[in-house]
Amino acid sequence: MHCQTSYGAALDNPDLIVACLVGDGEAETGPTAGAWHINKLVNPAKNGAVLPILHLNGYKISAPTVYGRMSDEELMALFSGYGYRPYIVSGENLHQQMEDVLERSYALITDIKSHPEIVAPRMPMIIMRTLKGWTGPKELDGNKIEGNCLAHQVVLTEAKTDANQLKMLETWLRSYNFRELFKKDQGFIDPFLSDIFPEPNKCMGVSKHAHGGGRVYQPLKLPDASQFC
Ligand SMILES: Cc1ncc(C[n+]2csc(CCOP(=O)(O)OP(=O)(O)O)c2C)c(N)n1
Repeated sequence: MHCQTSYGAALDNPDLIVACLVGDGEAETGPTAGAWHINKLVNPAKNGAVLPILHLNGYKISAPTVYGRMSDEELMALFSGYGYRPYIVSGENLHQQMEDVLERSYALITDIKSHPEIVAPRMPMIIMRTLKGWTGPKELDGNKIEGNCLAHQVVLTEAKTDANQLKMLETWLRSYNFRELFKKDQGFIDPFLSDIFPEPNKCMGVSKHAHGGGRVYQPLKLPDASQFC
């Protein structure tokens, strides 16, 4: 989701925290690069909060990203300058680090929202470093795939006709151990997984904030145009 869309949802919904995952390629396009500054328009007491998560994998469609060429120190300085409290997640144990930083960010947002007297509070944002195409094929025909822009979108384009690519695709998909997720014979998701599914009205595709349609949109109040004819 774009930062600007997330701020749009948060401005109207004081109780909402919008976690917004932004690719580093997308983040350097003009509107999204500008949207970091919407934090200056947010009143923590009256509006919701946005928790931007910059997914820094270093590459966009066909080239390195600007953020990918910046050091941790430069990124911290940039996003602090934008008015955030940046946290960097990188290296080993990414899942655990991410869990910890999400907890810390949630606590910070809750604390800031309960102290409306604080002027220009620094809301958290997360910079998450991973390889692009992380866990996918490492190399194809001598070209580096994981950790490179060649991991963008469809990687094994010839899997339909090339036996080697088909094998790589199979190895890649099996690496997710999806058999562990299903109950044998029943073809159904194991309870250990279904237990952590969000309740239906909390699913992303159902949330009115993510997929509003007629539940959210209201017609603009416009003057009758005929009076200007
Ligand atoms: C609104 C919009 N603007 C531009 C694009 C074109 N576009 C497709 S992928 C991409 C960048 C992808 O890089 P990144 O955001 O780093 O995501 P990654 O695939 O590396 O996770 C862009 C700008 C788009 N799909 N949608």
